[in-house]
Amino acid sequence: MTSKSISSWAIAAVMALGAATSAGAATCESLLSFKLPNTIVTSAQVTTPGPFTIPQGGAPVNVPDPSVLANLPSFCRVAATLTPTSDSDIKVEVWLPVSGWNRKLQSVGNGAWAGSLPYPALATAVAGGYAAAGTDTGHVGNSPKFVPGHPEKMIDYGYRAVHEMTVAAKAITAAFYGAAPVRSYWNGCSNGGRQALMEAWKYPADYDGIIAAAPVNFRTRQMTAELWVAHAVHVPEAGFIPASKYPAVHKAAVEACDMNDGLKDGLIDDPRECRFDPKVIECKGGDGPSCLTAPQVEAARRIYTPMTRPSDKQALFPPLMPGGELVWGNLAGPQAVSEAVEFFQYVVLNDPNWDYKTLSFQTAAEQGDKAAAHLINVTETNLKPFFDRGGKLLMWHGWNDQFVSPINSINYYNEIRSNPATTGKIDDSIKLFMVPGMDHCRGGEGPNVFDQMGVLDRWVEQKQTPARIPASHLTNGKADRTRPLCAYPQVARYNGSGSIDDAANFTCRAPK
Ligand SMILES: [Ca+2]
Repeated sequence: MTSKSISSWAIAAVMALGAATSAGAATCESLLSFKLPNTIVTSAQVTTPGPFTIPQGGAPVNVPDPSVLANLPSFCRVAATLTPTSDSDIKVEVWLPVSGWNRKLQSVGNGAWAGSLPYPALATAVAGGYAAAGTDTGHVGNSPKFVPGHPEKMIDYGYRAVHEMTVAAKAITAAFYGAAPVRSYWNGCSNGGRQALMEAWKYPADYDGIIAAAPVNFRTRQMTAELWVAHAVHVPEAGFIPASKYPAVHKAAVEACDMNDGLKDGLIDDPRECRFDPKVIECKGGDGPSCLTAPQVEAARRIYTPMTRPSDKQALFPPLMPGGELVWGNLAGPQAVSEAVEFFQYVVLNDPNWDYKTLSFQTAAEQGDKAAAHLINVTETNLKPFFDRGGKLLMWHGWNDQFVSPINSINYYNEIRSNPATTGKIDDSIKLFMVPGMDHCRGGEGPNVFDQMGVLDRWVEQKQTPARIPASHLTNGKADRTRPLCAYPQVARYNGSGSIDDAANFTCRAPK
């Protein structure tokens, strides 16, 4: 059965249920017998309030603050398996608050190669009063080892699983409450940001509001660019920079560029303006903990340089920015990052023994694109069908992101904005917030905690187009600095008096 026919069936089912259950909702347990095509509900149980324990073998890719699992309200926990093709095995969970439902659905995304249920994000959503939905995207394990011989599973991972999950989650939510969700939102970062943009593009009717954070929408190039960083520090090996030197590189970068934005606050507001050359900390005598050897200087320079094709010097993907040095270990550590190595091993070359050090940047990007761009990339810039429905697209990206170049988000945002199909009426449909000093998806030296779902909800429901978002930096759970995040291309500028740690003393304005 095609996706389209499943969608149509589900909508009909929701309408029928809506009519049939106008007097009330279904019990949680009765959802065990809920029928949808290619869907089996495998469990449906009301949880007791309190901590949630992640099932054995179900560790999610990104485990943020585990305290989100510590104290959950009672919810109806529904698990289902979706099989849109005979090779599909898509695990889905829908968490439905027993009381206090805000009448909305929040679907949450996956990191990297997915392969597990995003339990912490489900927990955060259900604690916020949302019906919440998540999926493993159709395979087990955060790796593309499942890809060879399973083209349908790759499609499930690429885009089909989240759509099928959305259809099922809306129907199950409607059955439980006797009313369909009044709004549906997508919330995802990194690969979840890619899923977000995939939904906006391929399935524009699925969501009313979408958060696409630090998206790996240009996924094939992202995988290749991650190996650009690995090559920088391992080819040749003399360039390897031990983590013990990261603070020295970071200190030098901040010293070089902190004042570019006019305020000495330890943050580089817009690193595109930063002309930091790591040669300034080249070791004068022998090697030492706070200086770089000549090969390490070259390695650092290469990390800040776009992935480039050797023959014609064409830039194929933007680089990491000065400011993110403290978290370089993710891509520039002792081992190349497995998600990128395995992309070439299992998706591009079908050679599990392939050595990433043999990669040639003359051909790698093209090879990656050819193998998988049609499956996992979102580079379409015409999102008119989503915007015409009133859909709101909230993008954000940390400037210190150690995985995904923040420039990629700016590029894609600008391309969407300048698509002729939507030019002129797009200002209230898409917003991008660049976050100074923020790492990949969470954390960092800059204020990086903000109410993104509240911002999206007020935009969709109350037409409050976001222009300025209050953000906090937390130390041990307490805010020690607040700043506004400003809708790109605006930046937060100090008013000239009062604490530089208080958002009240900053104004969003155009950069000089
Ligand atoms: Ca500064």
